[in-house]
Amino acid sequence: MSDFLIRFAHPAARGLAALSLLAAACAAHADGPNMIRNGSFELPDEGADGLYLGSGDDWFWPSNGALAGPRIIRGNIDDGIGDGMTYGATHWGNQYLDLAGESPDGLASDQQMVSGFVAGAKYKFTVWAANIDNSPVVKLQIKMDNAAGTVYAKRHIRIPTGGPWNTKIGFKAYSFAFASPVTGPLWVTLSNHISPFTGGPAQIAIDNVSLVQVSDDTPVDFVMAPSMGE
Ligand SMILES: [Ca+2]
Repeated sequence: MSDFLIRFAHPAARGLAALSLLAAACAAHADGPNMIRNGSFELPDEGADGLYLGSGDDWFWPSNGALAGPRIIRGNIDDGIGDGMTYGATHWGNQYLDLAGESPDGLASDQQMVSGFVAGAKYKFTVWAANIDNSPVVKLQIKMDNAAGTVYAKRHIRIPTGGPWNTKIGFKAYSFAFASPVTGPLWVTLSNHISPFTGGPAQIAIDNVSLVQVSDDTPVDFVMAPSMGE
């Protein structure tokens, strides 16, 4: 499947790109309540700054054989390679999700079962992501499937090189609209997806995840088609 469709500009960008970003961010929250629970990864409250292995409340660490798990980062922590840099702080609360990818079989995933879809209704999914280790090739995979293993969407987002930032993480918003193929729940899975694997650290910071129902006249970015398998 092709690379991700839409990229929005950095929050610091000026002009039309910034206006588009603002419109997209507002639209993501104006149409309906957020169907994603704990989309800011503030729960559980880890209490002290640090890096904690875990998926976050309402999220699950899928048993996909990966050696690396999802991690919650609280605060603005050292990047761990002795260069005196810190990753930067998140724009939303105190915590964010970190998907690590230190080895080909160590690509971290985090997932949530989202309930309440209505077949034919339109939805918009938005995730804010950042490449906090400045890795040359990093992709975030977003998969939507049901409990029976039918995959309806698998999108790959190339995350540009970036951090560590020392101050605020340079998150960018990525968003797509779709018509639900089902009435009921869907699993939404976020994965670090390096292709090809280039070695070295590759961490994707994730925060402010939302999935909202939008108006029926919203253009869809792709048509969901069921397929089987990973
Ligand atoms: Ca957060």
